[in-house]
Amino acid sequence: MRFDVITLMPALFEIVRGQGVTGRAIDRGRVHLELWNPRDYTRDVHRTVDDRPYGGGPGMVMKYAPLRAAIEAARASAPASPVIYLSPQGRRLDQGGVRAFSERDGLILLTGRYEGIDERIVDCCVDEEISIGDYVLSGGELAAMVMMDAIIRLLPGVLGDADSARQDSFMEGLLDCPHFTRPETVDGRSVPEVLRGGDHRAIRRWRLMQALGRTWQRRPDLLERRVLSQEEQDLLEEFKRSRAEAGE
Ligand code: 9D3
Repeated sequence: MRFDVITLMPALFEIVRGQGVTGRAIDRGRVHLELWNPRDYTRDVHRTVDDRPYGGGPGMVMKYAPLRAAIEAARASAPASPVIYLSPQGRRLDQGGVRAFSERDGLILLTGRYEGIDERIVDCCVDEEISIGDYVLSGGELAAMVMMDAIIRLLPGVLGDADSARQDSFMEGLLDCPHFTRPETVDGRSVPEVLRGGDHRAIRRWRLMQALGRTWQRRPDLLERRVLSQEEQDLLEEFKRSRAEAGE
């Protein structure tokens, strides 16, 4: 898959290029990352990329012409890729959206700085606007990197077999269960008994119950969108009962 990112701050993308799962995917040629800087498409001596907003007010707006030229250059290299504008006005990204994007051959990710971009770029060039959540960032670059990280780990051959298998595991759509590693007791706190025995069916049921219980407690909205099997309903009832008995 290829990512063509339009950004005034290409150096920020050294993080995805150089580190971890995303860096490895790029090194191994599974992902191609190309950066397009609107400043390289200016034609004035000052290489101006921003200007004051019509109507007045604080902040600056990214100018049409350099952005348009950078987008056209990216499109010429990646004609099949839709242009995605990272912006607070966009549709909120979730795992379903990530999965859908991961099935594309490529994406052109348009990132903004300052107050935003000239709206005529949205009209002429943008296929979709995406937000990563309801909080204020100082630009679209980190949002683009979040999106890339979430997509790249879904691509075939990027994660190891064990991790890939976990992605379509039985706990999909739920929060994770608690995890423990050695030592068995630390500062007076012990690992749950069931995890120390070898009863794999009991362990599987305990983990599923914890995942269901934690999702019910912390993210009931996730449970409302998920159909529970009979076993899952029973385990969730057991979780609620044991909690009530503990007086919580
Ligand atoms: C404080 C400035 N805001 C005035 C109401 C508007 C504003 C402009 C530019 C808010 C944020 C930004 C920069 N943000 C992004 O480019 C961005 C973003 C975000 O801030 N939150 C969640 N997802 C995204 S995607 C791109």
